[in-house]
Amino acid sequence: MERTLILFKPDALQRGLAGKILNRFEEKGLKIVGMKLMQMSQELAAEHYAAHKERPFYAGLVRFMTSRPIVALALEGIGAVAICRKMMGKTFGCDAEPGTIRGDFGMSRSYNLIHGSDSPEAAERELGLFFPEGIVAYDLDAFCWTYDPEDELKG
Ligand code: D4T
Repeated sequence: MERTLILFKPDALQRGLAGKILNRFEEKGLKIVGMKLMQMSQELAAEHYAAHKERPFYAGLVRFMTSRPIVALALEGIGAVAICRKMMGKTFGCDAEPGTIRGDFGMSRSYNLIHGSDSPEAAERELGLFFPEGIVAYDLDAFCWTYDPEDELKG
């Protein structure tokens, strides 16, 4: 099993899309192991986007991400990182394919609704930033029908 960090950005909540976006991940079969509504601090935004510090869009990105509340989500599933990235679509809504979250709900190059970790290593780092208390471990009974217990859930 793999875990990933998803953020519903301020535009997703302001546009009333949080429920719809969450529904896509649930329907796909991903397990929610952490979920919180929060206001991102300057410090957390700076740490989360440290890799973009020198980019021209950095200041606007931090302003945007700290402007209104976000939802932080920890999701679990086999190959969760890559699956969620695929479901999100390309970075900008205007380029993203229909059928993806950004492709179906977004138009903007700055307000792109959602963040998802781009590698298992990034996921581990980001989950530590947003869920320092850890995730919620529990059995999701549906996994026995989401995956083949004789094969995929073995070991
Ligand atoms: P995130 O990190 O939010 O999941 O988005 P991506 O992984 O798809 O895209 P990214 O890291 O390249 O960009 C991070 C974040 O910055 C915003 N952005 C990006 C922007 O406002 N202007 C730009 O030109 C770029 C490249 C959008 C996502």
